[in-house]
Amino acid sequence: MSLKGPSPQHHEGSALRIAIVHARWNQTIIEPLVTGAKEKLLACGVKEANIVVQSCPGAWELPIAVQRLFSASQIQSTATGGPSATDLLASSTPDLSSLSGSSTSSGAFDAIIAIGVLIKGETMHFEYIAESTCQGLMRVQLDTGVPVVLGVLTVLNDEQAKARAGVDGKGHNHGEDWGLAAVEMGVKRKEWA
Ligand code: DLZ
Repeated sequence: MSLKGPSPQHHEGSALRIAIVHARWNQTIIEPLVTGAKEKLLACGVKEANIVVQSCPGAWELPIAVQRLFSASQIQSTATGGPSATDLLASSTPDLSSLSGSSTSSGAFDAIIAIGVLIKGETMHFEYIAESTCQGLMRVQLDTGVPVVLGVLTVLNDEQAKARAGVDGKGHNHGEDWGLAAVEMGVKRKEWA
């Protein structure tokens, strides 16, 4: 057994509603990560219609995007007629929303996966964005009580990014781990309510 990663547990996700919010920087790495996360959600029984995929420009925007998406889903679960969670982040710029399930599902999310890729070589302020994004995501999950899975890769170069997304058959797709973490925490959040 690998020493890396949590020891495996199986959790059944058919009662869960889960969002994936991804940044659009470094899209060639983002795409396999989102796909890996979604595949594990489906493998755990999460219904296609209960998986929502939305995007924001960069990792910096992930905390506010996650916070607004969760708030909108909560409002939607208690009232009708307001903007839907998916309308809220709707954008004319391309994202991976074709990977999401039916846009007709509604209800508060049980967990949200935030996915971004920060490559040190590409940004002078890598450390600032990385730290702020991680702290912001932690704050959102503690403030709202919804588990936010940290799907932010902070790497030194393209090769490391590819290896952590399982690109070109190398390394391991961390998106899969994030999908499993979202199901486990979504289930446990309900149990611990
Ligand atoms: C500006 C910037 C840079 C230089 N690098 C990245 C990156 O590697 N990954 C990423 O997700 N976003 C990057 N950004 C964009 C910021 O996250 C943010 O979108 C902009 O500064 C606008 O607020």
